[in-house]
Amino acid sequence: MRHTLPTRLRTTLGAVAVAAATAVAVPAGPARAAVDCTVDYTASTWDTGFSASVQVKNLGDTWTGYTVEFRFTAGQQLTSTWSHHYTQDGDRVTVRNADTAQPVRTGETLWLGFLGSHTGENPPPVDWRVNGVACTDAHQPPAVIAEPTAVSVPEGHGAAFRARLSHPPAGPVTLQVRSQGTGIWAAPPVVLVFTPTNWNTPQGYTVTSFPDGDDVDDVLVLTLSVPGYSPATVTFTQIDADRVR
Ligand SMILES: [Ca+2]
Repeated sequence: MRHTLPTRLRTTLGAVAVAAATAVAVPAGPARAAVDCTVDYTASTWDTGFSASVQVKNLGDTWTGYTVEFRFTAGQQLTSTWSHHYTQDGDRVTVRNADTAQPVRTGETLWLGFLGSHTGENPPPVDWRVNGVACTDAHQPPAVIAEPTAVSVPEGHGAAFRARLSHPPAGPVTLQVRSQGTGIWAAPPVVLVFTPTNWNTPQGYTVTSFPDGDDVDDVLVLTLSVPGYSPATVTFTQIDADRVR
């Protein structure tokens, strides 16, 4: 699809048209709980093993029963827990309350302790969830995540990146896109909105490098931000059709 750019953009070095202000309605999905837990994970590691202590604070409704899920990232294996049932499938671990467990009420903290083994690296697990709802990791500040962060774009073509959030927002938030660079670039009037339910689903965004009259590989840097989150940057580098290589 060919985009049409205003003449003034074509004649201004560094002009960038990104994300025209076309509002996109936030999907009206079923009411679901927002983030309702915070996880504080600590571990003591030795040669091939480790012990872990996890405090999971309930910020939502009472958990009469609970399933805590997380994912290892370095091949660790959970070998035993205190007072909980657990299963592990690949990197994914599921821990369930014992039959005798008491409910965890709003504001209360659930403690999980377990032993595990590792093969040299023992980074903290990620993707914490309780009863299927994502938790905020106390040790990881909220951030905008972009993939990839460096993109090559042949002159006259488009290229995409995907963005998501590391933590769920309290309500719908709009990704703010700031641009800086040289050349002629454009993006469709798409506004990326993240909600308490779709925050970790990557959303695609395509930037087009328009044909220009020079022989320079122009560069565009997009800064992606959401208030309260560390921003991400994506660098687009044009592969200029007129440059002798
Ligand atoms: Ca160029």
